[in-house]
Amino acid sequence: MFYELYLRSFFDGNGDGIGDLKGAERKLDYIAGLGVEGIWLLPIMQSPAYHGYSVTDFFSINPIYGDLKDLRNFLYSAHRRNLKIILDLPLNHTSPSHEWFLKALDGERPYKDWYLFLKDESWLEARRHWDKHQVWTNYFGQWVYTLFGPGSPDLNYESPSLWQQIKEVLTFWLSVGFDGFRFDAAKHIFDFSLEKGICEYQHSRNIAFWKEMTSHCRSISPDCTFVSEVWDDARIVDMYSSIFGIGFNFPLAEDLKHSISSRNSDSLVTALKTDLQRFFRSRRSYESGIFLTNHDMTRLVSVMNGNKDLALFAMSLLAVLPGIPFIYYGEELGMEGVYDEFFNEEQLEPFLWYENGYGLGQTEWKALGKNRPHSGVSYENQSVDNNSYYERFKAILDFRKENSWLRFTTIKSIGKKRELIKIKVNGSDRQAVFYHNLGTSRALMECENEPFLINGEIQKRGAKYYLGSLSSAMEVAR
Ligand code: ACG
Repeated sequence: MFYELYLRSFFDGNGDGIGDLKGAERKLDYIAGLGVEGIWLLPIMQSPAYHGYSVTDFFSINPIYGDLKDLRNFLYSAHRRNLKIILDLPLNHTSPSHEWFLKALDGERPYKDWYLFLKDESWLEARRHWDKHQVWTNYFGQWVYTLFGPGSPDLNYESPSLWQQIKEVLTFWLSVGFDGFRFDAAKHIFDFSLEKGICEYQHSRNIAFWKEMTSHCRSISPDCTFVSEVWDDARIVDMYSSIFGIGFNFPLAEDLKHSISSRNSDSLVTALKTDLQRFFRSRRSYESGIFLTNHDMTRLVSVMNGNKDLALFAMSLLAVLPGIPFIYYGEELGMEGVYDEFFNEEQLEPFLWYENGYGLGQTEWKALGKNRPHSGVSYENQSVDNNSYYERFKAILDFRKENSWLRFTTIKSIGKKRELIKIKVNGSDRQAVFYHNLGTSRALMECENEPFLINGEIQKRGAKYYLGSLSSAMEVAR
């Protein structure tokens, strides 16, 4: 399991209200206590943007987060706790304030070759692949390709010298001590066709790029962990993931949330069968990064319209599936936040440590809109209540940690009887059946062995077991 961490909102180590490396270092016991094996650190390089995805210097840390010494201390303390730290690297673009871009605008080489300047007026008609946003921005009279908007001109990987430069970036962060990378926007390296003048993914060229970058990293650090962000359907995710070793399963995340929030067990079974199809076979070339939410998405409890039992049900379903679960910070508290394209960034709110919203380390860079003081959501409040959302969420994580064999299972079957979903899995040395009741009333579990409760409740009547509504259980075959 990995914990996705947005430093700015986590824990403030120097009293300026902004989360930083020193602060996060103090909270490593908290994170390790969740049972995760590592942390995915959202971008920490120099950037004028709060999200950090538009970088002004790939070789230095945003000073609000600390300096290289703080980072080394953080990594050292994490490694002492056996936590791996992977860095989010947005290599598809830079900030328009990056020195490279300013030099490119001045026509200086090689920088001019490192961005894509308009060569044909007809290219201005091009629209982004998945929505109809325009993709060219005019900077002081020069049109430049900007897939993610004017704040992030794309790097142009047609230039071999840029490949070399990026290898130096990778070498640098590995030498500092990172254990690997989350490669941002992996399908976007080549996503504009110069022949046709339209937005078009060039998957084979992207894959060649990533093969070269990952083998470069492995030549320095053979055990690197990589995870690729390819937000697309399973066929495309499949093409990329074997290079990296882990690929995020976006369709699964979306389908699970959709069918659970609408309480549709038929669509849930279909989703599981479709999105986990490759786990019905025993041979795999990569692992699935399984998750429910990330920083680009509405938070789980908000997706479930505030219904925390549904959110925990979703989590306990995720916790039994093959792959590596990724947990977005604050989800363990049941924080709320709706993602919207106008960037109010509710899903990036400060982690609420204290019930009154103030105290040592509490970050305050952003107003608390959704997760207010005295709302009961704070860690302080929930960690002393055995039945709180946090404690129930943590119990699910504990279950996953204790059953780490689930990472490598093969699925034998997925079916349902009324609202009770049954998933049979094979591990290398054991077999189990999971029961998940999405219905509104208890359901009879036709099990042969005594079940283990993952979340919710089980009642025993004579020799029969009944699984409560929105509850999940495991039966290990003897
Ligand atoms: C990453 C980061 C994100 C970051 C950037 C840019 C990239 O996580 O925080 O933005 O550095 C696309 C890209 C992703 C990107 C997201 C935000 N995420 O592919 O790399 O946008 C469709 C498209 C996807 C698209 C997705 C969401 O296919 O490509 O992701 O929509 O918009 C089914 C389909 C699937 C479809 C979904 C959803 O599942 O199979 O294809 O996905 O439905 O419809 C950050 C900031 C930005 C800033 C930028 C520079 O957040 O504000 O502008 O940095």
